[in-house]
Amino acid sequence: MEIEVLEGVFDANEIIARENRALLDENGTFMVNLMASPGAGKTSFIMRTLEGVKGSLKSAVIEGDIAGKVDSEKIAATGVAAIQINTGGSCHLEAKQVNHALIRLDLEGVDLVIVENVGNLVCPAEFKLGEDLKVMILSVAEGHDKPLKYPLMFSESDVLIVNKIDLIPHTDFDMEALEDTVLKMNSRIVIFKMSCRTGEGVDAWISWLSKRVKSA
Ligand SMILES: Nc1nc2c(ncn2[C@@H]2O[C@H](COP(=O)(O)OP(=O)(O)OP(=O)(O)O)[C@@H](O)[C@H]2O)c(=O)[nH]1
Ligand SMILES: [Mg+2]
Ligand SMILES: [Zn+2]
Repeated sequence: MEIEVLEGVFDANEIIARENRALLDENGTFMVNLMASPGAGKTSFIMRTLEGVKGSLKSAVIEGDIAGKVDSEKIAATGVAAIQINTGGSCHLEAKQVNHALIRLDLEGVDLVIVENVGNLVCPAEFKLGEDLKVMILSVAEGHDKPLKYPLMFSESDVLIVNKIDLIPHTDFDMEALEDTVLKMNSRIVIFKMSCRTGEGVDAWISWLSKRVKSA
Protein backbone atom coordinates (compact mmCIF):
# COMPACT_ATOMS: atom_id res chain seq x y z
CA MET A 1 0.00 0.00 0.00
CA GLU A 2 1.30 3.42 -0.92
CA ILE A 3 1.87 5.72 1.99
CA GLU A 4 0.34 9.14 1.67
CA VAL A 5 2.59 12.07 2.48
CA LEU A 6 0.72 15.16 3.54
CA GLU A 7 2.37 18.40 2.58
CA GLY A 8 1.41 21.81 3.82
CA VAL A 9 0.29 20.45 7.16
CA PHE A 10 1.33 22.93 9.77
CA ASP A 11 1.67 22.44 13.46
CA ALA A 12 -0.70 24.23 15.82
CA ASN A 13 1.77 27.03 16.46
CA GLU A 14 2.24 27.74 12.79
CA ILE A 15 -1.53 27.94 12.19
CA ILE A 16 -1.85 30.63 14.86
CA ALA A 17 1.29 32.41 13.59
CA ARG A 18 -0.54 32.69 10.26
CA GLU A 19 -3.58 34.17 12.03
CA ASN A 20 -1.28 36.72 13.66
CA ARG A 21 0.18 37.53 10.26
CA ALA A 22 -3.32 38.14 8.86
CA LEU A 23 -4.24 40.36 11.81
CA LEU A 24 -1.07 42.41 11.36
CA ASP A 25 -1.65 42.71 7.60
CA GLU A 26 -5.24 43.90 8.11
CA ASN A 27 -3.93 46.72 10.25
CA GLY A 28 -0.77 47.48 8.28
CA THR A 29 1.32 46.67 11.35
CA PHE A 30 4.97 45.52 11.19
CA MET A 31 6.08 43.09 13.91
CA VAL A 32 9.61 42.41 15.19
CA ASN A 33 10.38 39.26 17.20
CA LEU A 34 13.34 40.20 19.41
CA MET A 35 15.37 37.33 20.83
CA ALA A 36 18.53 37.12 22.98
CA SER A 37 20.02 35.66 26.13
CA PRO A 38 18.94 37.03 29.52
CA GLY A 39 20.54 40.43 30.03
CA ALA A 40 21.90 40.91 26.47
CA GLY A 41 20.06 44.22 26.32
CA LYS A 42 16.64 43.50 24.77
CA THR A 43 14.71 46.01 26.87
CA SER A 44 17.46 48.64 26.53
CA PHE A 45 17.39 48.11 22.75
CA ILE A 46 13.60 48.47 22.66
CA MET A 47 13.84 51.73 24.62
CA ARG A 48 16.46 53.05 22.16
CA THR A 49 14.32 51.97 19.21
CA LEU A 50 11.15 53.57 20.58
CA GLU A 51 13.05 56.80 21.15
CA GLY A 52 14.45 56.64 17.60
CA VAL A 53 11.11 56.14 15.84
CA LYS A 54 9.14 58.47 18.10
CA GLY A 55 7.16 60.95 16.00
CA SER A 56 7.40 58.86 12.82
CA LEU A 57 6.04 55.43 13.79
CA LYS A 58 3.31 54.60 16.29
CA SER A 59 4.65 51.69 18.33
CA ALA A 60 3.54 49.12 20.89
CA VAL A 61 5.46 46.48 22.82
CA ILE A 62 4.68 42.93 23.92
CA GLU A 63 6.90 41.74 26.77
CA GLY A 64 7.44 38.03 27.31
CA ASP A 65 8.91 36.91 30.62
CA ILE A 66 8.65 33.83 32.77
CA ALA A 67 7.43 36.03 35.64
CA GLY A 68 6.98 39.65 36.66
CA LYS A 69 6.30 42.88 34.84
CA VAL A 70 9.57 44.78 35.31
CA ASP A 71 10.13 45.27 31.57
CA SER A 72 6.56 46.21 30.61
CA GLU A 73 6.53 48.80 33.41
CA LYS A 74 9.73 50.34 31.97
CA ILE A 75 8.13 50.60 28.53
CA ALA A 76 4.78 51.88 29.85
CA ALA A 77 6.63 54.64 31.74
CA THR A 78 7.66 56.07 28.35
CA GLY A 79 3.99 56.37 27.32
CA VAL A 80 4.14 53.52 24.78
CA ALA A 81 1.44 50.82 25.04
CA ALA A 82 2.90 47.65 26.58
CA ILE A 83 1.42 44.26 27.32
CA GLN A 84 3.12 41.75 29.59
CA ILE A 85 2.89 38.02 28.94
CA ASN A 86 4.02 35.77 31.80
CA THR A 87 4.77 32.30 30.47
CA GLY A 88 4.74 30.80 33.96
CA GLY A 89 7.89 28.75 33.37
CA SER A 90 8.03 28.27 29.62
CA CYS A 91 11.30 29.51 28.13
CA HIS A 92 9.94 30.95 24.85
CA LEU A 93 6.85 32.67 23.46
CA GLU A 94 4.34 30.84 21.30
CA ALA A 95 2.09 32.33 18.64
CA LYS A 96 -1.03 31.82 20.78
CA GLN A 97 0.29 34.02 23.60
CA VAL A 98 1.21 36.73 21.12
CA ASN A 99 -2.24 36.38 19.54
CA HIS A 100 -3.92 37.20 22.87
CA ALA A 101 -1.68 40.24 23.27
CA LEU A 102 -2.27 41.45 19.69
CA ILE A 103 -6.03 41.23 20.22
CA ARG A 104 -5.77 43.26 23.42
CA LEU A 105 -3.63 45.91 21.75
CA ASP A 106 -5.71 48.13 19.54
CA LEU A 107 -3.66 47.61 16.38
CA GLU A 108 -5.50 50.21 14.32
CA GLY A 109 -2.99 52.96 13.59
CA VAL A 110 -0.10 50.98 15.14
CA ASP A 111 2.84 50.85 12.70
CA LEU A 112 5.28 48.78 14.73
CA VAL A 113 4.95 46.07 17.38
CA ILE A 114 8.13 44.86 19.06
CA VAL A 115 7.89 41.54 20.89
CA GLU A 116 10.56 40.96 23.54
CA ASN A 117 10.87 37.20 23.66
CA VAL A 118 11.85 35.33 26.82
CA GLY A 119 15.59 35.63 27.56
CA ASN A 120 16.95 32.47 25.92
CA LEU A 121 19.35 31.83 23.04
CA VAL A 122 17.85 28.46 22.17
CA CYS A 123 14.19 27.64 21.56
CA PRO A 124 12.60 31.06 20.82
CA ALA A 125 14.12 30.59 17.33
CA GLU A 126 11.93 27.50 16.80
CA PHE A 127 8.57 29.22 17.23
CA LYS A 128 7.14 31.46 14.54
CA LEU A 129 5.01 34.25 15.90
CA GLY A 130 3.83 35.73 12.58
CA GLU A 131 6.55 38.37 12.64
CA ASP A 132 8.00 40.37 9.73
CA LEU A 133 11.49 40.29 11.15
CA LYS A 134 13.47 38.09 13.53
CA VAL A 135 16.02 40.26 15.30
CA MET A 136 18.55 38.81 17.72
CA ILE A 137 21.01 40.47 20.04
CA LEU A 138 24.40 39.15 21.07
CA SER A 139 26.19 41.23 23.68
CA VAL A 140 29.98 41.28 23.58
CA ALA A 141 30.17 40.03 27.16
CA GLU A 142 28.72 36.69 25.97
CA GLY A 143 31.70 36.00 23.68
CA HIS A 144 32.23 35.75 19.92
CA ASP A 145 31.99 31.93 19.88
CA LYS A 146 28.24 31.82 20.54
CA PRO A 147 27.14 31.20 16.91
CA LEU A 148 29.08 27.92 16.98
CA LYS A 149 27.26 26.79 20.11
CA TYR A 150 23.76 28.15 19.47
CA PRO A 151 23.56 27.99 15.66
CA LEU A 152 19.79 27.96 15.14
CA MET A 153 19.13 31.48 16.37
CA PHE A 154 21.93 32.88 14.22
CA SER A 155 20.79 31.03 11.13
CA GLU A 156 17.10 31.93 11.61
CA SER A 157 17.52 35.64 12.34
CA ASP A 158 17.23 38.40 9.76
CA VAL A 159 19.15 40.91 11.86
CA LEU A 160 21.96 40.55 14.40
CA ILE A 161 22.54 43.37 16.85
CA VAL A 162 25.97 43.16 18.47
CA ASN A 163 25.30 45.11 21.65
CA LYS A 164 27.48 46.51 24.45
CA ILE A 165 30.35 47.46 22.10
CA ASP A 166 31.36 49.98 24.79
CA LEU A 167 32.62 46.94 26.74
CA ILE A 168 34.93 45.63 23.99
CA PRO A 169 38.12 47.08 25.58
CA HIS A 170 37.40 45.05 28.72
CA THR A 171 36.94 41.71 26.92
CA ASP A 172 38.69 39.46 24.38
CA PHE A 173 35.72 39.81 22.01
CA ASP A 174 36.82 39.35 18.36
CA MET A 175 34.35 41.18 16.08
CA GLU A 176 35.95 39.91 12.88
CA ALA A 177 35.75 36.30 14.04
CA LEU A 178 32.10 36.78 14.99
CA GLU A 179 31.16 38.30 11.65
CA ASP A 180 33.01 35.58 9.72
CA THR A 181 31.27 32.79 11.60
CA VAL A 182 27.82 34.33 11.40
CA LEU A 183 28.00 35.21 7.71
CA LYS A 184 29.13 31.66 6.88
CA MET A 185 26.01 30.35 8.63
CA ASN A 186 23.63 32.98 7.31
CA SER A 187 24.77 35.12 4.39
CA ARG A 188 21.57 37.23 4.35
CA ILE A 189 21.79 38.39 7.98
CA VAL A 190 22.20 42.15 8.48
CA ILE A 191 24.58 43.08 11.31
CA PHE A 192 24.46 46.27 13.39
CA LYS A 193 27.07 47.05 16.06
CA MET A 194 25.71 49.09 18.89
CA SER A 195 25.90 50.30 22.42
CA CYS A 196 22.51 50.84 23.98
CA ARG A 197 24.42 52.44 26.85
CA THR A 198 26.15 55.22 24.84
CA GLY A 199 23.79 55.26 21.84
CA GLU A 200 26.61 54.51 19.38
CA GLY A 201 25.34 52.72 16.28
CA VAL A 202 21.66 53.23 17.08
CA ASP A 203 20.99 55.68 14.21
CA ALA A 204 22.01 53.22 11.48
CA TRP A 205 19.56 50.65 12.88
CA ILE A 206 16.73 53.19 13.17
CA SER A 207 17.05 54.36 9.58
CA TRP A 208 17.27 50.76 8.27
CA LEU A 209 14.21 49.71 10.33
CA SER A 210 12.19 52.77 9.34
CA LYS A 211 12.75 51.97 5.64
CA ARG A 212 11.74 48.34 6.17
CA VAL A 213 8.55 49.30 8.03
CA LYS A 214 7.55 51.89 5.43
CA SER A 215 8.18 49.56 2.49
CA ALA A 216 6.35 46.58 4.06
N1 LIG B 1 27.67 48.51 29.20
C1 LIG B 1 26.51 48.29 28.60
N2 LIG B 1 25.47 47.83 29.31
C2 LIG B 1 24.29 47.64 28.67
C3 LIG B 1 24.12 47.90 27.30
N3 LIG B 1 22.86 47.59 26.95
C4 LIG B 1 22.27 47.14 28.08
N4 LIG B 1 23.12 47.18 29.13
C5 LIG B 1 22.87 46.79 30.52
O1 LIG B 1 22.70 45.37 30.55
C6 LIG B 1 21.76 45.02 31.58
C7 LIG B 1 20.65 44.18 30.99
O2 LIG B 1 19.94 44.98 30.05
P1 LIG B 1 18.42 44.70 29.68
O3 LIG B 1 18.07 45.67 28.60
O4 LIG B 1 17.58 44.63 30.88
O5 LIG B 1 18.57 43.23 29.07
P2 LIG B 1 17.41 42.21 28.66
O6 LIG B 1 17.97 41.40 27.56
O7 LIG B 1 16.14 42.93 28.41
O8 LIG B 1 17.30 41.31 29.97
P3 LIG B 1 16.12 40.25 30.35
O9 LIG B 1 14.81 40.86 29.93
O10 LIG B 1 16.24 40.13 31.83
O11 LIG B 1 16.46 39.00 29.63
C8 LIG B 1 21.28 46.34 32.17
O12 LIG B 1 22.02 46.59 33.33
C9 LIG B 1 21.59 47.35 31.08
O13 LIG B 1 21.79 48.66 31.57
C10 LIG B 1 25.25 48.40 26.56
O14 LIG B 1 25.20 48.66 25.36
N5 LIG B 1 26.41 48.57 27.26
MG1 LIG C 1 14.23 42.64 29.18
ZN1 LIG D 1 11.55 27.19 25.23
